Amino acid sequence: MTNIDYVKVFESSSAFPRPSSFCPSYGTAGFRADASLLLSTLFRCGLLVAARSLLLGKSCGLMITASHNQVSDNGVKLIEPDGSMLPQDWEPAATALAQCSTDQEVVDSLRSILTTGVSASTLNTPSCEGILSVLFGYDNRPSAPDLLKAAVAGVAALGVQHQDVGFVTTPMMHFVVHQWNSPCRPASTHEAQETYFETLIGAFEQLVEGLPRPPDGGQLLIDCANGVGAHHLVKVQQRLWSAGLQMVLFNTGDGQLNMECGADHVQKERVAPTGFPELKPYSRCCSVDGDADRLVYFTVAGSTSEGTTMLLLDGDKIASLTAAFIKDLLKQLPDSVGSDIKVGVIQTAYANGASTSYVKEQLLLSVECTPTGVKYLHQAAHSYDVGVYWEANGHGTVLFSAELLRRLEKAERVCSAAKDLLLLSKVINQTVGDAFSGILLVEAVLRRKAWSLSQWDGLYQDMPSRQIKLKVADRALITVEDAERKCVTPAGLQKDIDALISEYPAGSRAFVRPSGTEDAVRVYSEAPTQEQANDLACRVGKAVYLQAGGVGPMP
Ligand code: 16G
Ligand code: MG
Repeated sequence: MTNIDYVKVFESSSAFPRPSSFCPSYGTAGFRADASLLLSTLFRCGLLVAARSLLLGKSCGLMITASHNQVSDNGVKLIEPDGSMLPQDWEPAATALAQCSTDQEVVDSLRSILTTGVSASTLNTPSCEGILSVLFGYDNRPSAPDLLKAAVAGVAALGVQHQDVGFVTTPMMHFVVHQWNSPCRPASTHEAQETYFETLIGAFEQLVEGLPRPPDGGQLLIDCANGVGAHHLVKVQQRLWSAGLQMVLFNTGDGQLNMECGADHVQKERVAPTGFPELKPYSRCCSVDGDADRLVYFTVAGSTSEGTTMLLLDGDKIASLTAAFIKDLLKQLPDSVGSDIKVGVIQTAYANGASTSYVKEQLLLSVECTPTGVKYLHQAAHSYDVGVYWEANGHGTVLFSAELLRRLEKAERVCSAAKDLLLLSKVINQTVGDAFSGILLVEAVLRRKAWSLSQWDGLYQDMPSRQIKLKVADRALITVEDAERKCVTPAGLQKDIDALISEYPAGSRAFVRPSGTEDAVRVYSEAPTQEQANDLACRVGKAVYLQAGGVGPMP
């Protein structure tokens, strides 16, 4: 084990005291808060990610972003050497370190992480300092430079080197860290970024080679949320234009990050983002979030006297399209390659019931439901040969097992479906959900099927749904089970919810969960009509308010 200079850690820590009223905890996807509070958290995450790198003997990554949150917030996501997210058994240690009150507590907490290891499996892995470093990436928030300095100080306190990857999307960062630890490690992080674009775009070009441009000329209007995605999309616009995809970029940085734009806004509010022109019916549009790991498509369907109807093609629709396409390809494989391939679609309780029925009843694929958060879906997807996972909010990807990829590689020369599946596995960023990769995937599948947006939308019709959020004094009092579909505490709340649901037609449902990213409780409902869904959500919200100590206006 490396000799750690704990005196240096103590001294470095003293430059980054935790604000006394700030009690950070590792949320759904890392730490997130108002940026002015986060210097100590970033310093300590620097310590943690350096410790993790030393224990694993490999390079880990740290991404500074608060995704779709307002511009004054920031946050941090920690990345494993294989490009996945920090393992869940490290989350309590991350929280404990971030919450230490004194520099001595920071030293003690770090010492405990390094000497006992958080789990036995990480304890005995040899360190190999010198060849490992921590990789840093960040989005375009103005607070990033100061937070970066704090994180660099944390890594340096453990004597570990760092590489500044620069402005990147979160999924690019996951890909770069994965590349950095691969046997064919790139010469620089810049080269790793080029490999990212070459891998995804190269595979897209092959998938659509020789196919006619879509009837609308291949135009795709993209809302970049004034986030870091725009910075990279402009660089590949020309190349993709040659492959028949004309990306027209909006909200590229002239407005405020995520303000009335971005995937979260479009998905939750069901409106077109600010800055968009008046849309022609069924023109292809999509929206990514601030760090470009979420994607939703949208369009308008004709106009009525009340205005145009917005159509949202969310993560569930992307998952359904992808699963249908993959299933078709798998059917074309010879038995020797494709007879026993296990395919699963992983969703959360937020998945629209119509999408679940479509996957189960039309595609005849198995569906698994996990709690909210990419880390749960990603983990579940690993237990299939092809694990297709998406959250309704647009986070998702597909994982292909190493064994399946080996079989496909053997068959690709003689079987075009095997070749196509291999190309799909390259278009898709398998380290994490990726908006840019998602765009190439959707565009390739639509082109291969010669489908319009309206045909894609017609796969199934969404059940009317409603989401509301409310504030309670302590959202931790609300605990849930069964992949968040049942409320355990406060005692009696689930009984009330069940009684309310029973007043609505069969197929109606509702659930409640505490948010992992904001101080709020979320209520979701589905029912045969929009009025019923609204009404049910509102009544369940009232029950939560009364039983869990609501604060502010009652729903
Ligand atoms: C984060 C999660 C996302 C989840 C969302 C839920 C990642 C990379 N992102 O954005 O998966 O759907 O939080 O937010 O894990 P909530 O807990 O506030 O509803
Ligand atoms: Mg995001």
